[in-house]
Amino acid sequence: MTPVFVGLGSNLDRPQVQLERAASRIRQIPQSHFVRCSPMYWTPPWGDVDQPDFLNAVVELSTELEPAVLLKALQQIEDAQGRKRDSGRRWGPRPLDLDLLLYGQRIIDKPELQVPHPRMIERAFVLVPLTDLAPEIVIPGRGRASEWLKRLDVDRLRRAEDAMISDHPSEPCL
Ligand code: A4P
Ligand code: MG
Repeated sequence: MTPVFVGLGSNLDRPQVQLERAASRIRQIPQSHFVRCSPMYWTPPWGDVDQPDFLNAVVELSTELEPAVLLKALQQIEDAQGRKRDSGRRWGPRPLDLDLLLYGQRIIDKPELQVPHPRMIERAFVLVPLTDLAPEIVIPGRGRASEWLKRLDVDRLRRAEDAMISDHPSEPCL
């Protein structure tokens, strides 16, 4: 089993519901075990600022699936939650975005899959929930996530205290 971290984001169609649904679908991915989830954070939009704030979180899994197969499973979850591709607007608003952030210590550099996710080191909305789950985590080829986070502005992230991924309270979620 390989430890995997997945970033979740939503800024359309009731983001909290979107993230909770996504988490319960992620729990059902075959040959995989859901380990834990971070708190959720309201975050200002990155890249294309003219859109609503996002709700972001990170989940940890362990999996026997190959990275490409896991990515396909994540894309099917995005599609099931109304994700429209080809909107012509990169980094635009969406009901659900699932990014494969880390797949063990693997480095993959293909057009359809880059791991570690190439933009994660620039994004407080990824590194804050990631380091909540794994404070010492090392990004292959990049070093400690916590060192990258020191360079970023975290003041505009708001922890959503009432918004926990909660449909299976017996699972260990922060
Ligand atoms: N792809 C390559 N590597 C990966 C990976 N590690 N994980 C490919 C997931 N997909 C990966 O993705 C485009 C293609 O990237 C896929 O076909 C896949 O094969 P997409 O999800 O269809 O398109 P996208 O998400 O619009 O583009 P992109 O560039 O991946 O955007 P990001 O980087 O996902 O950014 N601001 C805040 N505050 N919070 C957010 O969550 N999210 C975005 C989206 C922008 N701003 C945000 C947030
Ligand atoms: Mg994406």
